Amino acid sequence: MTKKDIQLELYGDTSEVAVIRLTRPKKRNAINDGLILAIRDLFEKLPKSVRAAVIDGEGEHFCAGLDLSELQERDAAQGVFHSRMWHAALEHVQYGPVPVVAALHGAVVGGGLELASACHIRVADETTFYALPEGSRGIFVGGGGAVRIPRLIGTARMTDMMLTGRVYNAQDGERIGLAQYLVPTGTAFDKALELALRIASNAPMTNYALTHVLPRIADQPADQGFMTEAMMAAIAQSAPEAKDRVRAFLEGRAAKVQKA
Ligand code: 1HE
Repeated sequence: MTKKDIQLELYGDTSEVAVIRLTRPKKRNAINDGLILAIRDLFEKLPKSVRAAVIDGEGEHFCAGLDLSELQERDAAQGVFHSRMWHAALEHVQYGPVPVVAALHGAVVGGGLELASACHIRVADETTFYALPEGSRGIFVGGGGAVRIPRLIGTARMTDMMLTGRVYNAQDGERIGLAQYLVPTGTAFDKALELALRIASNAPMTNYALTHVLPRIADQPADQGFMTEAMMAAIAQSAPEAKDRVRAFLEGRAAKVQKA
């Protein structure tokens, strides 16, 4: 990793959106140890103004996954630590301070799909394709994909992708749940930024509830989930900002929900 391999830029009137861009296009944004640690560090130390983030990849591909040139040199114990390093980094993405939108295009493969899966929203353009070539490389996912990807598309589909090398194109990827948005070629970043600016205008406690509490509720047995929901609802609605926002609607000062 060199300093040139990742970039942070701030967008919005109050620098409320962080854009984190993988800038290693010559290697298709393949992630080596330095780069995964840099992702962790950036999410750990986001500027205080930031309320939402976008992850993007420079060049024709979002991310080609693990930098395979580093793979040969690891023994079993080092392999465990390496995987745990990815887990720690992507934990900072999923359970960091702000919601994260991935802007996908071209290859979203292997560790690239694991990175995208740690984000809260995925926007894909028409050039996007998804694969888990680990199966054919004689290895296994190691960046949290075994946990996160089945939650998006189901265990059966992930098993198929790894056993058969199946590649999903952009349309099918959106259909099965790998991305929530499918947009024309070249517009994924613009759409992701638009969504991030919108997300940044939400009450921070609502965003926190959605990124930190909702996934945990989803993993709880229903009885416990209902109780966690009730507690989160009470905390969110008691925040002064929530009261202001509800009053604004009742007084006709806030936007109505528009028909889609
Ligand atoms: C790489 C990597 C990489 C490209 N590690 N160097 N991921 C994979 O198995 C995917 C491997 N990559 C590909 O299948 C293709 O490169 C792409 C479909 C992503 C792009 O194809 P293309 O034709 O645009 O590029 P290219 O000519 O294949 O690659 C350009 C350069 O990037 C070339 O190096 P060069 O020195 O010859 O120019 C490639 O070697 C290099 N490159 N991808 C290292 N991945 C936490 S565990 C996660 C486990 C995994 O992620 S395994 C899956 C790894």
